[in-house]
Amino acid sequence: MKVKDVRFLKSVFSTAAFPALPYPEFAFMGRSNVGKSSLINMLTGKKDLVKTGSRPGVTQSVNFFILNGGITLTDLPGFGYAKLPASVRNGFLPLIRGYVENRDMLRLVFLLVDIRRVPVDFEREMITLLAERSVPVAVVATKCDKLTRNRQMASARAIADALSVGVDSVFFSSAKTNDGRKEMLRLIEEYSR
Ligand SMILES: Nc1nc2c(ncn2[C@@H]2O[C@H](COP(=O)(O)OP(=O)(O)O)[C@@H](O)[C@H]2O)c(=O)[nH]1
Ligand SMILES: [Mg+2]
Repeated sequence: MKVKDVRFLKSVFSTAAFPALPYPEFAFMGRSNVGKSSLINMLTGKKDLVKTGSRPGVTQSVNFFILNGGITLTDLPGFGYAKLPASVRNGFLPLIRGYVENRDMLRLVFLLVDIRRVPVDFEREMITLLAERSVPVAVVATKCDKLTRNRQMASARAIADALSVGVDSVFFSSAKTNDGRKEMLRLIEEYSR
């Protein structure tokens, strides 16, 4: 799939304010700082479509983007930034849950995991939530530029084991080298049909 055009639609802070959109929808989910915003920028080829990094944990809204006039992409609130108080850290879980439970056009969720970390309770909880709603999940090991090829493979296996998914369903991504871009765009195209 070629990216022809992408635009920011809106930021939403409550389930009630989610826009009704007729397009196949794809969400990016994962802990704060895992690289959600960077990945959306990388996939869409727009450097500054989504703000990244310097103030982790700031994305407390669901951000909606429209790709090629007919696909919705969403940047979900980051979960669990360690330096925030627990009340704030956990405060957007209901929004994530509300999102998964209310988006009828949701076709697939990209669940991002830092390639250097083995996922724990949050990621497992999300996998369970998505399975309950029969939403397909693609696990994405982000920042793969931080490891050598061999170590990438070992990490993918550890991540797959921790989430009880097949190692073949783990994608590698790097916002630095554009690794994974083709594969993920292909997946979006496939699940949009
Ligand atoms: N080396 C490397 N750094 C990355 C990559 N993706 C994101 N980062 C960095 O990780 C930090 C968090 O990224 P961001 O996209 O804001 O994460 P978010 O909180 O999940 O949206 C930023 O400093 C990014 O520059 C990547 O693929 N490789
Ligand atoms: Mg972000």
